[in-house]
Amino acid sequence: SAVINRADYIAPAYWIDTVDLSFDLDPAKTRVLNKMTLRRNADVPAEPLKLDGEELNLARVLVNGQGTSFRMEGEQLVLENLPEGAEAFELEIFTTCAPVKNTKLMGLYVSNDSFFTQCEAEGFRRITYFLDRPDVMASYSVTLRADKAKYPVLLSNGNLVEQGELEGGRHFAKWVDPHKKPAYLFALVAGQLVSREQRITSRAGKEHTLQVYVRPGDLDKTEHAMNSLMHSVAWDEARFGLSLDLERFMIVATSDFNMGAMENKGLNIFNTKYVLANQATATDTDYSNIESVVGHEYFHNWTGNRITCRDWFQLSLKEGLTVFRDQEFSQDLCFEPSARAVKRIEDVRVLRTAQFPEDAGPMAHPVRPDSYIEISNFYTVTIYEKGAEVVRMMQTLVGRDGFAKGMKLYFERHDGQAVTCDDFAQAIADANPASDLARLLPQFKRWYSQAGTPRVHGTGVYDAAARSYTLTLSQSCASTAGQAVKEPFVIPVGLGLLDADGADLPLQLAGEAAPVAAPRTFVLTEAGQTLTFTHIDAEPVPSILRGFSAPVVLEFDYSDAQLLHLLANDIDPFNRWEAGQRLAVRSAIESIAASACPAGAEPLNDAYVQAMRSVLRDPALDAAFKELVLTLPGETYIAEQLDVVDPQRIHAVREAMRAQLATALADDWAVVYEAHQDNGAYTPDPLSSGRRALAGMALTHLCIAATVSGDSVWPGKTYQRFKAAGNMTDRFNALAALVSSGHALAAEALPRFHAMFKDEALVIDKWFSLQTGAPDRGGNILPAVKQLMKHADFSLRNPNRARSVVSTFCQGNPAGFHRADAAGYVFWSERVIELDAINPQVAARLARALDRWSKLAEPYRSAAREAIARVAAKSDLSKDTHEVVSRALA
Ligand code: BAL
Ligand code: ZN
Repeated sequence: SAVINRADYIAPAYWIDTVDLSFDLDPAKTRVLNKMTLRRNADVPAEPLKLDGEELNLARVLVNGQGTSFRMEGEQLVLENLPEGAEAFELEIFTTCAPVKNTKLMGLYVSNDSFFTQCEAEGFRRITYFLDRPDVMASYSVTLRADKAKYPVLLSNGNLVEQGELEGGRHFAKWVDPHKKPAYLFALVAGQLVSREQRITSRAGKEHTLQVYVRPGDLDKTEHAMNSLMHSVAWDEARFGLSLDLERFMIVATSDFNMGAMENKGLNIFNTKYVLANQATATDTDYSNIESVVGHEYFHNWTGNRITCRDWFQLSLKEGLTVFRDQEFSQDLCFEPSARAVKRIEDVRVLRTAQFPEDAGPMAHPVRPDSYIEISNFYTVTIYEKGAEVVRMMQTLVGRDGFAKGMKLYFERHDGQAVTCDDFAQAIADANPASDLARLLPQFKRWYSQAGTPRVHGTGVYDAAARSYTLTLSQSCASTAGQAVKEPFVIPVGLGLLDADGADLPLQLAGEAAPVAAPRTFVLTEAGQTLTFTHIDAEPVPSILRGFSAPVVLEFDYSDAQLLHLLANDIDPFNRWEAGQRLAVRSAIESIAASACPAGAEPLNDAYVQAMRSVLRDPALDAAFKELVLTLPGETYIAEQLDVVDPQRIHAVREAMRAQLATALADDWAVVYEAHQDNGAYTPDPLSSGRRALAGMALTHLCIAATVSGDSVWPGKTYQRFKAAGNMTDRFNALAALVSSGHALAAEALPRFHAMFKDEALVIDKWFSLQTGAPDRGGNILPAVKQLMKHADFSLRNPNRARSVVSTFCQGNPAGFHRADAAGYVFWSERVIELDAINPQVAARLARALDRWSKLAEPYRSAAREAIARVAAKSDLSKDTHEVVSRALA
């Protein structure tokens, strides 16, 4: 397959100014008439017009109303004899396609008898021939025609300007988008849909209509999405002065969707998972995900749509920035500072469990990649989450107000354009000329060009005679494919020094006239740097990288006592949590190294258990934070800390740690559970969700302790709780406690849960993934997965369902998946191949389950490699899957 290189970018040979599309919608054969006006781009050498197309049937091509010659180059339509000169000309292309056969869910497809589109990144070419690249921005008008009874609702981008009846029971609607846009933001929807509607008035006094469209029957699950949308509109106005630029803003939900959601101009299309919620069917996590995804797609309206990407290598320009914006949005919606901290810890946990491994594996790529085979493979945690961290560091370096000024300049300069990551960074720096960012910009931009996670190594020396503390920080970054040597990064390091009482000391560097109140941020730019703090009366404990101020691994040889001190006292909640994680990882690694983990082993030391008890009992800490501190580092995170990974051993040790916390703290868990029962009305706010999360955690530990002791009281209570719960969070937590502890009552609760929610697809997804992600006991999960695939509700064609069974097992259940008999890998290779023929994007994501194969211990390592090679040997793989498996083997 062809490799596309960033360095080869050239502007298009033609511009497309207007696009007038007419659709006659029919599932088996949809007719598409595409009338465009084009003109030559005088800035580049003359070239034939090469239009992208995929799986289209071409019927007719007219230039200025006349038939013309054309040829095909692969799937591209090539036109050579076009009008000379700068005059605009009209090109008319008539094609047909078959939406009902479109299982890739890219382009125009059918889901539940309705039509939907997905065009990002390169789906528009599956609808009509086009210059399908983001730097070609055009004005669109769209006419949809369809059977009125089957497709009463006809939607596209922009404003509805005309609608009416047609012969034969058909009708039409004409939409005009007032904004120019790249083809990837085109959308249409047609079907039996109903909507919740809300009129709002912006700060600027303009009126807008907001709509959330769903299938009939789901309207009672749209209130939260609508509220989230209203909050998003208000937030972007308040924080960045960015107002809604459309009279009408629509969200439409579909249950067949490759991604989470899509920011099509004025017509966002969402996976139902990120729209539908009521307290009976959605958990607190669902509520909070909906809020951030609704925000994310709405914020794209400016960061992505008004200013878009010049080419797909700049994807993080819009994605990193928009993730940063949705993270800030969710934080700003928290009233309590502690809830903001909880959100930050959750975001960092995602980065470290998913992005750090990506950056260390065969798919490692810079935030602005240099090459790809299939762009769909680069919608990654690196582009999104690491990209967001890069934007966050910019904000740290210029301050919150400085960042808002930078955003303002970015829009002044580039509104309506397709630009690069460099343009963005330049605008933020230019708006803050006196900042560290402006001073260090070329070096800072290494975050865009260099892949890999930097490591910061710290050492501290206390000099009692000089009353000074010297902290030496050095940075390094391992080589990644094609980048043997890395230059130093610009790393903001949030820092504090704790005294023996746990209070922050004033920080005065040698040479400074007076102390500066902590916390402070220092900027590491060299391979090594030394900070000497004066007026320090006793050896302090350094709290480094506060708030996770940069996406790096921090190595510091803390003693257990120092970590316990930070866990008990640090004013920085992130580092307080981090100290607990470091202690737990340390115990886990020691136990993993010390050979087998016998039943009843106790990997955690008394001091750690006692510290956890103190956290649980601390009345000053809120529940959500306690839940995070008490959650042990995940198996994937522990694996990343090891050079050689034995997934079974990691699992055994982590399970032993869980059992130890369950048993040693049993009395506390019971108190915690009872103390966190809310009987009022359900609200998904951070404080109440935190209370439910901690109560759920208590229940799981009480069930684990009961399973160890053989006691039946708590499992019985849990089953009662499961039956009587007033909301999905409590019900699902109770069910999960039974499943996760392996108690026999799970076998009664699971079918009951299925029967209760048999018509709720998103709940059935949870039912599947709870079972396929459950702790493996003697290899029991793979047979269960195979059995679940025979269930009447299972389908590989629906991405959510396929992910809930196959991906949850292969990518979310290491001990179930990595079996010594290699049966997990065989299962994986079969499913990747099977899915690849249906939906390459879903297959390629699943293909990444073995990214880290080379770190595995034998016999896993060889068996995993063999399984990847088996997939790679398949001759007709999609570009998507081919790129993933060939990089894994490289
Ligand atoms: N642009 C693809 C979906 C998203 O990131 O919003
Ligand atoms: Zn996005």
